Amino acid sequence: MKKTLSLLIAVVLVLGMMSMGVSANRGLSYTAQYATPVIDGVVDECWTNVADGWTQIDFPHDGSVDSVCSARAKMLHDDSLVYVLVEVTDATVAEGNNDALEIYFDEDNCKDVAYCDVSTQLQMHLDETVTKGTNSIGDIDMIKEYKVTTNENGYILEFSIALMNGMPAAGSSIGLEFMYNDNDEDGNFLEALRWNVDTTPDGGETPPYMAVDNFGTLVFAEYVAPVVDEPAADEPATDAPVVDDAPVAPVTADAGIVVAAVVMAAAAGVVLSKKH
Ligand SMILES: [Ca+2]
Ligand SMILES: [Ca+2]
Ligand SMILES: [Ca+2]
Repeated sequence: MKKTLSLLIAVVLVLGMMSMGVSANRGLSYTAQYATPVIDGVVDECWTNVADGWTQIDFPHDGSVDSVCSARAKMLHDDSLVYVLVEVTDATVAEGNNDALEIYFDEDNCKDVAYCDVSTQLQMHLDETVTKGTNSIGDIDMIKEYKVTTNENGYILEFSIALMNGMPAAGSSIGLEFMYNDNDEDGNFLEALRWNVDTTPDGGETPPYMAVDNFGTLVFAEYVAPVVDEPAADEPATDAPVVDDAPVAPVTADAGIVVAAVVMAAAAGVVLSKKH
């Protein structure tokens, strides 16, 4: 019985290692909450509260870092568009406008080893122009607005996207990938930073401009603005007018959690005192 168990564990371990070898991508996922920012290259209030925060575009395409650049992104969505905010630092302003953030979508999440009919690769250049990749089915008209501002740290890119398939249902996912492409002052390639796909010699995955199989995941949060916690008032105003559709404060739930915490703390206290 013991032998069978250790054999089983060995088999599970080997299978686990094999599956890791098959796919080395980072397994990243980003949930876009519901909000509508103004596309002006300035960080709106709604960008500051997103639950998933910044996601780093920081994986050197060949495993080695050959330039000084960085990129990180946040995403939102509303009823008609997907919104992207990207902060970029780049020590070299490229000749020929070749510094670019790339965004990729696989709208039916087919995870295919090629580009399916709703796959997109768009290059967002720092002069607010947009180009599309050779294999991209989606075209530059998917970008509805695009603004870039500069500050002492680098660039802020803000843009809106209309997906080919329209907006996915709440809770559903599509394929997503990012890249930052860094060129030098003469327009020579320096570095490419990826988000999820591992094209290093160890990972050996197909670059995201050729295949969508190792894209990460973009999840669409429900189509309502997330509740932002307000500081609790000391006393409810007794003379406040009663509004029928006023949002109901989750007092009961909070009270329940407090009660549960007190009960647990008391129980822990009992255990501790018994140990003494
Ligand atoms: Ca803005
Ligand atoms: Ca490199
Ligand atoms: Ca550059």
